[in-house]
Amino acid sequence: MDFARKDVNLLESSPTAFLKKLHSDFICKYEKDRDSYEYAMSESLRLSGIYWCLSAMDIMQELDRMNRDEIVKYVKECRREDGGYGPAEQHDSHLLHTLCAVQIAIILDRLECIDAEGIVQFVKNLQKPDGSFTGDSSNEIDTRFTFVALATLYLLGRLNEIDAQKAVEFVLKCYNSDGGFGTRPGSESHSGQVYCCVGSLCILDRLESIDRNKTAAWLAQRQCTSGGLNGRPEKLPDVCYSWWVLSSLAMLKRLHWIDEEKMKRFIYACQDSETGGFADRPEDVSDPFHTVFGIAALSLFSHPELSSVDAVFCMTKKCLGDKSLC
Ligand code: GRG
Ligand code: ZN
Repeated sequence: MDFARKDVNLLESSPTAFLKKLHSDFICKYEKDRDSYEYAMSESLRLSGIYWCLSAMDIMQELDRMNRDEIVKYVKECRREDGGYGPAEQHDSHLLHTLCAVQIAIILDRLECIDAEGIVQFVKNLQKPDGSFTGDSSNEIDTRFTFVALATLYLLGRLNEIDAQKAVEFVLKCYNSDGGFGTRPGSESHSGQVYCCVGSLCILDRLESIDRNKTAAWLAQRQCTSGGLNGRPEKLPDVCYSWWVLSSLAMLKRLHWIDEEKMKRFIYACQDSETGGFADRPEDVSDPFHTVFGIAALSLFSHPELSSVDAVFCMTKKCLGDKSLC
């Protein structure tokens, strides 16, 4: 049991620089090796996985190594009758994968290949009278779904289709006195939900509704002695929070509240110098999820080998064009 462990120790042997070539090869292997154990394992996450891989490659300026036509064909196969997209061919539609379908189409500059009208209807039908959203036909409410719904509609230029004022009211009900946000009214603050709620308010241009200093202070307190960020107090740091926390601070224009040098040292230490990719923390196994968020976090610090990422959408500003918000 390591319940007493609240931080990690960075080893002398951990990487101290960005290993771009290894990460590009790591992502290519995921895309090409269709029959691999990892590929079969991640069916319930596949469309999201494709977005993580594509966005990582776009930020690294390596998108040309990906097979655009094949990916677009696969996205089309994930479309369901209700207008939403599932994670894989035989799966039911879900809001999370529907946003990924839109993000993939934008990254590949093939927006005409997705059914925007069907998506708008699918998303609209998931809004509840109190302004909240469910992710699918189950009745689970979560501020993640609010963000994903708003992001999807914003990227399609169709925010006018839902009740934005009610959506803001619901998000503000999830705002806690510590400055953070939770999944639902009264739930504990968590960095992932802070990203979703700050992102929602940013999309709706309502960030002035919260105490930005208080929220930024809660976010800045996520930095541990190792330099890594945790999701909530008393928890271990994880490289994906480098994205959820830093992007939120960037939206709040307070990225400088984090110690950048210590942060970068932690992110570099989460790279696997043999296989490529990033793990949640040093010495763990790398995966595409932690890889895109590690790379995107480095981009927020203007790493010279990376394209600038948009803090709301985790996609390059270049692919978003005039849709880029932050
Ligand atoms: C990236 C554009 C874009 C969209 C994604 C789904 C979503 C929108 C955001 C999810 C935000 C979120 C809730 C992230 C947290 C993920 C995570 C590592 C959860 C782990 O929670 P615990 O409780 O771990 O298992 P801790 O670290 O608290 O111990
Ligand atoms: Zn993580």
